[in-house]
Amino acid sequence: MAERTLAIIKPDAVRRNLIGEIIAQITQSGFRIIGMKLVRLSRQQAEDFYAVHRGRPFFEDLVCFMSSGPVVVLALEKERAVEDFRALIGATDPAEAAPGTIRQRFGTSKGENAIHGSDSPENAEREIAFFFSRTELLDHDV
Ligand code: IDP
Ligand code: MG
Repeated sequence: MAERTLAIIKPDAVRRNLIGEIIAQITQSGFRIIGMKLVRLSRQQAEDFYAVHRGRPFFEDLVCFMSSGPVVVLALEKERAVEDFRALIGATDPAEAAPGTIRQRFGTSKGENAIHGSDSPENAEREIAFFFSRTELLDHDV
């Protein structure tokens, strides 16, 4: 059965009108979109989504940034979705991301790195549930 992962096109990329190019790269890489929404996160939602990073030096900047403008949230499906999507986006710091990866192409700093991808299948399911109800995802049982 195909695995699922969660992607967020971050506010920097939305502001720079990169939604289309980024989604094109994702779908051309074999991911199927099973859920998608354009939302602006509240400060509280950003804090909750990144709760694991609370206490880190970059936490305040991260929460501020992620709630600074609209984001596109995507639930994606593919075999080995989590691992393959992390490879597609590249390293956290765009300066260290491999050529052709989404962060290398579109990120501008370690904080403003254009896109999020879940880091494990367990976190992917948790993160998908954070943004989508079951009936907002394709192929749900009625
Ligand atoms: P990841 O997004 O590659 O999984 P994490 O370490 O989980 O990276 O960090 C979550 C997000 O927090 C990053 O994507 C980035 O936006 C931000 N971040 C992480 N480390 C730093 C840092 O050292 N400076 C500024 N922002 C950071
Ligand atoms: Mg992470």
